Amino acid sequence: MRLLNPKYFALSVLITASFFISIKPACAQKMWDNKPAKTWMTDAYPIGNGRIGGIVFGGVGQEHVQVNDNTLWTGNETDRGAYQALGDLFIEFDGSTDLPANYRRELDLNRAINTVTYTKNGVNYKREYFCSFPDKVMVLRLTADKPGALTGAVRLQDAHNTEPSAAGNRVTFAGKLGNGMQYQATALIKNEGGSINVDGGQISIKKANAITILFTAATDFNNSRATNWRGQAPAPKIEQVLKAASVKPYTALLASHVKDYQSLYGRVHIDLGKTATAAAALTTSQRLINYKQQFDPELESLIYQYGRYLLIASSRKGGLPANLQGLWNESNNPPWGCDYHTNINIQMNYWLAEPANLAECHFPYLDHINAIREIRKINTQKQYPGVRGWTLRTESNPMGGESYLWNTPGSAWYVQDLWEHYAFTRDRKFLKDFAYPIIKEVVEFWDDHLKRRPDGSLVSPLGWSPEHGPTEDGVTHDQMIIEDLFSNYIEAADILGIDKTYRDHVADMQAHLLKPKIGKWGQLQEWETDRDDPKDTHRHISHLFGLHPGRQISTIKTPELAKAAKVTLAARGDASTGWSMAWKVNFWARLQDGDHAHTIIKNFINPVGGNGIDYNEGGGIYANLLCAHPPFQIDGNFGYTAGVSEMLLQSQTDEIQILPALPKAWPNGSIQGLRARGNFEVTDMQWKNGKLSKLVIKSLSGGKCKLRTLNAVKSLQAGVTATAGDGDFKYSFSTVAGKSYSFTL
Ligand code: FUC
Repeated sequence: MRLLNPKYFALSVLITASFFISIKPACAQKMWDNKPAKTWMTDAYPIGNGRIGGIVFGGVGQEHVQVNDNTLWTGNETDRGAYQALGDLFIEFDGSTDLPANYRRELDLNRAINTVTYTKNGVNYKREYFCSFPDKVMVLRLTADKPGALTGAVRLQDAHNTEPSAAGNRVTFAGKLGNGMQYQATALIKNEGGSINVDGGQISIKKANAITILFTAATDFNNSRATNWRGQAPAPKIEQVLKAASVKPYTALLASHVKDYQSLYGRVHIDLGKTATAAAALTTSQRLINYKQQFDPELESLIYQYGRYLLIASSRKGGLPANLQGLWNESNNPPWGCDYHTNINIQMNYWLAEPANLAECHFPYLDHINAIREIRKINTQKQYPGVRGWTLRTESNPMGGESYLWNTPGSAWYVQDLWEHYAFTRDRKFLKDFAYPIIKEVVEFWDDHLKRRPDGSLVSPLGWSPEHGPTEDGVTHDQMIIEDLFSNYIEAADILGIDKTYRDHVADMQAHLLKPKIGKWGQLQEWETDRDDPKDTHRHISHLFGLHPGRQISTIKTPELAKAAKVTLAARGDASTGWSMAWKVNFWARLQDGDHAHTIIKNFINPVGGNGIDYNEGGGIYANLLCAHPPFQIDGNFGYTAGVSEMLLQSQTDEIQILPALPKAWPNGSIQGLRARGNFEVTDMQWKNGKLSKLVIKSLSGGKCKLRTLNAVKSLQAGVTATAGDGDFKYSFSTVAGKSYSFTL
């Protein structure tokens, strides 16, 4: 234990009003390539507004944007069905496949705009595409620097094979799935100069100076069981959207999109170090290939921000949660139904939401949990007659439909996010009116479902450590999730000052839960029986839930269990499928081993080629930086961003840990805008030579702030107390809502 140098007590923390905090200008966060995409999964870039999205190929002779609407699902309340492709938008030019001069396609993460530029026959062409959340349309703007240079045709293709039709300046397709769900997609084409005409089922363009395409889609899905999951028909919804958007000039659509997007994306800036200029100038796909040889921290920070970009693009308030592929899917029979996978995947999608300052984007998942409660109760009753509450099977859909095995702790893992939203935001109304009743009913499920052994201990009956090993009582994964659920419930009841008797009952159950065990090779046991195989490298490491995303195991509070978790993690190895590696970044971060977390990052940023790779052979990322399970699965992108956040800041204990797992690979850097539990925003955090050099924390709700730092803070004010930590430095002070606290080092 290091003792604090008394000089650190002498100085003062500067309290500054929040408007003095300067946010750094956004640095260039762009992905780009010098040729059109060949393959949907590996090369093309995604855009989206949380409900509709596109995968952009950027072809020259023919542009292809594969399109989705994330409400388009087969299945129903009982059958999981599958998330469906919507179709394709093509802009046919001369069909040539030659690569023209100056070709560049780029995805600008700062503005969420996909650009394609090139020079052909002396004309400079430019296309800009984005998906607007406020205007509910995908906008494609085509321009050239010579008049009359745009000649071609716009056509649509329905992934369910209805025949598109064209009328006026629109192309449309519409149909109905086997479950009765109606859908429609429409592209409205506006020309500046030249002419446009209906040409069969498409719109032809002749010698236009500029073209704006407004694409939108809808289904009759409604996120409510009360209306049988159906609402307004797609046609009038599309009519309304196009009516409003088509009277706005392109510049207005662009401005409202950028403003809306940046209000979320612009909250976090990250600098993990500089990449050599020549290396940074390469295409993104080349940088990915060079990554293992060429130190490229800017690629690491780009992938960090890409996770944030992808969440904003696939999960916006009022809509459905991000599925296994976010919302981008070209198949009607996608892997695992492109579903809500309940044993790690949908949960991982949302780990970044709160710490990476995108709490609003968390709501689709939180609302989904609320939306499926009723049907889940009915379906759960059929399987487990007489229980209160509800739970899930491994595979799920927006209507609470299901397939595959029962995943009894699934609902408890789901409702962890309800607690986390409160823990980060301190939104008491949300806790009381929304979160608490749902958390409580899941507690009641376990109250009824737990098995009491003769010795009084409580075990989850016939659990399954996901995708691994035997089905038996008391598997560690289940026990840890239930323990987390009970902790969250007890804290919630205490904060709200309600249900005291039941709260005490839950505390008693918690005290009797079978505890995690340390096995014969020092590992954390996956099962009650000490049978773990030290050579087992299975991708699921479910028994470490208590380390992450739970809070039962920590290096500070339960060092023995943390040590055992480390033994387990080391045995499972560093290379795995995409999401599994992303989880390992989080695990190593929680074990405060930044260098090992960075080793996993290096494995994660592994260029994976074409499709069809056996997922047992290990994952990585594709040239478009989407995570390869393989195949494409977006959880790894989100998990990576969460993991890097965890390396820089943690708050799962009652302290805010600053730079808990900073690797040697990032000696100098900074991050602005991370959130910590307790409703704190770390508005600025900078480090030099591996040591914290500046820290500004804004308190948004007031209350006590406890900090833990590796190197000492030099400047403290009266009222801030410092104590020797366990090899660290600890500071504790009361905060006032709205004030920023700036530490000098
Ligand atoms: C879990 C994992 C698989 C895959 C699937 C979607 O079942 O075991 O690896 O990620 O979800």
